[in-house]
Amino acid sequence: MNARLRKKAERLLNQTQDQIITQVRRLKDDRICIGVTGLSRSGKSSFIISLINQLRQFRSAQLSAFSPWLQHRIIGVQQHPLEDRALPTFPYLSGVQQLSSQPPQWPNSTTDISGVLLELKLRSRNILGRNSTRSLFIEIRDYPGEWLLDLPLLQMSYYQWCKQQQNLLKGDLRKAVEANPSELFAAIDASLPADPGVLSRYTLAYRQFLENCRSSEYELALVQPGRYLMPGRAKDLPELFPLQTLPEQECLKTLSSDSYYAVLEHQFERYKREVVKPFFNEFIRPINRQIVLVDAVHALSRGEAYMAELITALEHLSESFNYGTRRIFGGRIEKVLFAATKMDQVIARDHEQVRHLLASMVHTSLERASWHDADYRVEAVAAIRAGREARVDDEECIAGFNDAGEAIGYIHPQIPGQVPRAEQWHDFKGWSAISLSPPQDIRADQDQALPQIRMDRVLQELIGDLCR
Ligand SMILES: Nc1nc2c(ncn2[C@@H]2O[C@H](COP(=O)(O)OP(=O)(O)OP(=O)(O)O)[C@@H](O)[C@H]2O)c(=O)[nH]1
Ligand SMILES: [Mg+2]
Repeated sequence: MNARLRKKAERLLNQTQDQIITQVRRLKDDRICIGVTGLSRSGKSSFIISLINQLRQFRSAQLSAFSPWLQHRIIGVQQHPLEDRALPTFPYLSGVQQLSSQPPQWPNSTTDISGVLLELKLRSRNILGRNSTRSLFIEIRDYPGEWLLDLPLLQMSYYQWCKQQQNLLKGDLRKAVEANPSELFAAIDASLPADPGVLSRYTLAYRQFLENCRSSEYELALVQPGRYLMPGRAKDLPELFPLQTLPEQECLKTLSSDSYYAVLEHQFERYKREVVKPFFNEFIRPINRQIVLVDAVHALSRGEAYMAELITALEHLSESFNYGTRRIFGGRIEKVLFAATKMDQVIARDHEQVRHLLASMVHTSLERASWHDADYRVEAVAAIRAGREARVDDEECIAGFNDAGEAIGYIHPQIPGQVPRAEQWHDFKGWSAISLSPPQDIRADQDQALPQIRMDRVLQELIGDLCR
């Protein structure tokens, strides 16, 4: 056997051994894959940093709802790379350093994939009742939020996607966005032979329009294909845009293979096969437990149309996950926790309301999880507490620092316990949720846990039962 073949065989053997060890650990409940899910800017990377930090700094952390912490059974935590050696390690240390720099910075928006394997070492008792130790291995992966919205494409045909985009492009939210290409695309006769120059130009126009949709002015949620915004390492992305004048469905088969419709349909299927499916296989399929992060308060402050779009995006998304009791091979999500993020920006009296608001936003997903016998919960958390509650003239308000580092305080409208009805939206007109800069007193060099709200409950829900 020549050296190259021998190396390949060894690599394959190592991979297979790794896979077998992983499956055995899963069988013994010693290993779990947590899917940290959330649309762009929902707070995934900050959440992962805080979760690792709370476990690493368990001595100074306040985790009274997390049973092994309460029972003094945590020995320590170590970070290992995941077996997939091509996957970069999650940038935990640089995240903490950014948070503790002067002025403090939030972690950068994620542009590529990363992952980490945490080993949580616990004091335990063996079957004979003797003291022993055991390790729980926790897989976590991070990725750009934009990629998530590609998942619903897997269940769609190009025709269905065009229909969906037709409604979106003509809807009120996108009518206002610059360079809306709806009319440009509508002028294409789908049955004519595709001109490569037009395909390239219109793809560029669509990409530019998607970027406008994601700009801070609009921040629209349902933006596909996600890789057009955040390509990661993907090169040579298919040229793709949604036709707006579609032939009758019965005529599709009669179209020639070089027609606009057939060429774009082919590109759509290629995008699914070469980009979305590998992401699903690597990042979504292995998930056993999931936390879905939603910035519900921000959605409330953006108004009715924005909220409606976010709810639709979350509904589409939930159809992409495989809920149900766990299977050894072929993964099922047995537990899902929906969490409203950034609760430090809301006074404590309203936290319960935010939890109810989120439950009403994701009720279809809750029903899905329940139907498939998955366990589900709704929480309201802050991964990193930047705002503090204060009292001014007998009114509760939030105090913190703005992006420029200036001390600020604000009062927010009372948060409703469900998605407002049409006539209730005027209560939130003119209000915009203020984003705070991270707390000023984080020190990376001191063994101090990051300040947070209810991360202990999240830990208990996600792994408490596995920490025997
Ligand atoms: N006040 C407060 N703000 C937070 C918290 N977590 C995140 N944020 C804010 O939300 C922004 C986005 O957080 P990220 O953790 O980068 O979100 P993400 O989901 O990883 O975003 P992408 O990587 O772009 O998909 C941050 O830059 C902060 O402004 C929190 O616990 N409290
Ligand atoms: Mg991120």
